[in-house]
Amino acid sequence: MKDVSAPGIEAFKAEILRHLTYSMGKDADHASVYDWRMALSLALRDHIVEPWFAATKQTWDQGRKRVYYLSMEFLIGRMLEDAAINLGMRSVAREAIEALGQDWHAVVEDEPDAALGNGGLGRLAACYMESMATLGCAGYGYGIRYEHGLFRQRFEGGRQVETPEDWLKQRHPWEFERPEVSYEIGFKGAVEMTGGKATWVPAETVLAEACDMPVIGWQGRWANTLRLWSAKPTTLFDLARFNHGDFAAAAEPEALARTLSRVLYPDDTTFQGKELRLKQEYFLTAAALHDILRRHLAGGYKLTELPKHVAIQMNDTHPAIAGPELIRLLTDVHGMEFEQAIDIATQCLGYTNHTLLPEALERWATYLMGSVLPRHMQIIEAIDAWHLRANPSRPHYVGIVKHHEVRMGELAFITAHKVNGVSALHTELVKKNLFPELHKLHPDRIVNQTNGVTPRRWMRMANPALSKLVTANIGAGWEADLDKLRELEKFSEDKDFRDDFAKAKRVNKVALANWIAETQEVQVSPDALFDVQVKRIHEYKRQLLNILQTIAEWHAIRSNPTMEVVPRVKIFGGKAAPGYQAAKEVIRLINDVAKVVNNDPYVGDRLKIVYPANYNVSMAERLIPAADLSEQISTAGKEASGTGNMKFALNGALTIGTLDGANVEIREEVGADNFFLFGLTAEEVMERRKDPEHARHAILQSQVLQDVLQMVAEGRFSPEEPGRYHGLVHNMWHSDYFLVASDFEAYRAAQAEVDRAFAAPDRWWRMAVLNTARMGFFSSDRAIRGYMAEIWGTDSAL
Ligand code: GL9
Repeated sequence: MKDVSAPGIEAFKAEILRHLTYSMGKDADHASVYDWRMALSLALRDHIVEPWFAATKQTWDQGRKRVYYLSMEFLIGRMLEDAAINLGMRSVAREAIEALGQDWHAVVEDEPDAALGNGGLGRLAACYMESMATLGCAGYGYGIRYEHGLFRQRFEGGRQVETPEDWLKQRHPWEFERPEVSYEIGFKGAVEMTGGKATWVPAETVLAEACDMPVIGWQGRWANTLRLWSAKPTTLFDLARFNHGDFAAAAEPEALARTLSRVLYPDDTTFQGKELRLKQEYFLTAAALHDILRRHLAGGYKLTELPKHVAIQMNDTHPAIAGPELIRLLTDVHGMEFEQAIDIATQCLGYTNHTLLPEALERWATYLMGSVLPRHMQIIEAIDAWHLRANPSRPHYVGIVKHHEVRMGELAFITAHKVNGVSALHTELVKKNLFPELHKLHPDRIVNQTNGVTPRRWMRMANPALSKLVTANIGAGWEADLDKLRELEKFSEDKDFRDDFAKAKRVNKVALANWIAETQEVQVSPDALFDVQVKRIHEYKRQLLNILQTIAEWHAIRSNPTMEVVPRVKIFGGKAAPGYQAAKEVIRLINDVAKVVNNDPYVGDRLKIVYPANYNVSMAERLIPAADLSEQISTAGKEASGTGNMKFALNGALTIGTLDGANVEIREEVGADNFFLFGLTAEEVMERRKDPEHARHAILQSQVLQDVLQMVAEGRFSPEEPGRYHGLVHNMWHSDYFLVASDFEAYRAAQAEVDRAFAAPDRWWRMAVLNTARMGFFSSDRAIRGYMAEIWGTDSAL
C-alpha cells in the first residue's frame, strides 16, 4: 500500500543521502551499515513529523479528551520497518536503499531491539500504542527511558547467563529529546502542617526529563507520542567537593539520580519490594501527572473539568501511586477539598489487572512507603478511611492498608472508575477470587477487555508471504479491519488456496531453518512439524511439561528404531528472571536434553530440539510466522490472557492448549475442531490440589511419565553430573504445584492427535486456514475500541 504523499524512489534516495551527509557526516564510500541505517531511519522519521504535528494540533483545536497510558514497560522492538510499513513506504525505502547498494535485511537487522519490557505486559502496551495511533485515539504513552533494557541471555554449558543490554550505545534515531520539558520529583523528607494544610518537603529530588518517540498509525493518518522519562540530577555537580579534590564524591548526586532510569527490573511475575523499584514507579507516575496537569491547565480548563479531558490508564498496579499523587496535587498544591479530589481522580483513572499470581501482587511495607513517600502514605490512609466510611459494610479484612502493608491492587481498585481483566476467564477470576468483596461493593466497576495484537506488525510486517496471499485473495484493507479475514473461510475448502497457504508457511519455515543452521549448530528440515513454545520461562507456563513429553517421544523412537513418526522440531525460546532458580533449572534441562537428542544417530531428523538464546521481539517476528504448532499449555487459571497465542493463530499455526486465559476465546472463535485442547479446567485444578498426593497418584498412573522421570533422575541427560535433576524430580513426585503430572497423559494424547492431523495435509491446512480466517477478534484495534467506549469515554479523531 503506497501512501499518496510518499516520495518516489529517486527523491527518497536523495533524502537518505542528505541525512548520510549532513546528519551522519559520512560519504557513501565510507558509510557503515550503521550509518546507512541511521540515514534511512532519519529520512523516514521526517515523514512522521507532519502527521504528528497535525494530530497534535487537531487535538488542541478540538479540545479533545486525551488518553494517558502509564506503563513501566513498553516492549517496542525494532522501529524501522514498522514505521516504513505504516507510512506506506516500505517498498520505496527498500528500493531506495538497494539502489544505493545496501542490503535491506542487513540494514533492518542492524537495529537493536528497544527492549523496555519483560514480556506480554510490555508488548501489549506497545501494540496498544500502535492501535491508538491507527484509530485516531488522541493519547500519550508514559514510560521510563531505561538506559539498559531487559538483559541479554546467553547459554554457558546449557545454563542461562545474563549480560547487560545496551540499546543506547548507538544513537537512537526515533526519539526527540526535550530537555525543556522537565519536572522536579521528590522523595523522602517530611510533611509540614500549617493551618490544616499539608506541605511535603522532600529530602531528595531528581529531574525527570522528557524524550519523545512519535508513534505512527496505519497509513500515517494519525500519530501519538510515547514520552519516556530520563532521570537527571537536580544539582549537576558538587563543585565544592570537586575543588577539595574529592572527585568521586563530587559526581555522587548525578550517579544517584541516574540509577532511577538505569535498568528495567527483570522480574516479571514476582514482587520484590525494593526501594529503587518504588522510586522508579513514583518517578514515572509523578512526571506523567505533572505533565498531564500542565497540559490541561495550558488548555485553559479548570481542574474540576479534568475527567472531561483526561483519561489515565494504569497498566497493572505499577503506576498505582497515580491515585494518591493526583489527589495530593489537587489538594495540597491546588487547594481542592479531599472528597472532591478523590471523586475527580477516580473519574480519570482506570486500572488494568494482568495477573492473579499472588507472588506478583504489589504490597509495599508501610514503613517503606512512609519513608520514601511520606505524604502519599497519609493520603493512602485517608483514601482507605474514606472508602470505609462510604462503605460501612466493608468486611474488616478488606482494605488498602493491612498487616503493615499497602496493597496496590486494592488501592488501584478503589481509586479507579473501571477495573479490567484481560480475557473473559481472567476477568471472572478477578471478580471471584481476587477482589470478591470489592466487586460486591462496586458491581459495575470490573469489566473485561480481552487483549489484542497489532496485525500491522504481527502479520503484515512479520509475514510478508502470508500477507501477500491474503491480499491477493480478499484484497487490501484487512490490516485495519481484521474481521475481513473471515472472507478467507470459504477458501478453506479450495485445494489450490490451501496449497498456496502451505507454500507461504514453507517459505517462512525455510527461512527459519536457514537461520537455525547459521546460528544454532543444528540442521532442521522444513518438512518437519515446527512446534514452538516461546514466552518467559515460568513454572506455571509449563515448559517442563513440554520437555518431559519430548523426552517420552525420544524414548519411544529409541525403543523402536524403525518406528514411523511425524518428524518434529521442538523450538523453545524465553528468558528466566535472574533469581528464579526453578525456571533456570528448566532452561538447563531443555538444553541438556537437546544435546543428547540432537546428537543421537538413531533419531536423525525425526526429532530435533532448538533453543536459541536471547528470545526477544525480533526473534518472535522470525519464529511465529514459521510455526506449525503453538504451545499454550499453562496450568488453567494461571495465564491471565496470553498474546503470543493470538500471534501464532493469526499466522496460521494451530494451538495445543489448555482452557486458560484467552485460549478459551481463541478456541471459541476458530472452532473446537481447529484447536487441540487438553488438560484440567481452572475449577478442576482447584479440586485436584485438595489431594495432597495428586502428583504421586498421577505419576503412578502413567508408565511413560515414570520412565521419563527415571531417566532424568538417573542423569541420562547430565552424565557428567548424574544427580543434577534430583531436586526437580523429587519436586515432581512430592509437590508439582502446577500439575504437570496430572496433565501429562492428556497432553501426550493431544500431541498424538496433532501428529495425525499433520500427517493428513488436507485436514491440517483446512484447520490452519480457518485459524487465520477467524482471528479478527484478536486485533488490538478491537481491544482499543473497547477501552475507548467502556473505560476512557473517547472517540476517534479520524
Ligand atoms: C501478563 C500475563 O501473564 C499475560 O497472560 C498477559 O497476556 C499479559 C498482558 O495482559 O500480562 N501479566 C504479567 O505480569 N506479565 C504478562 O505477560 N508478565 C510479563 O509481561 C513478563
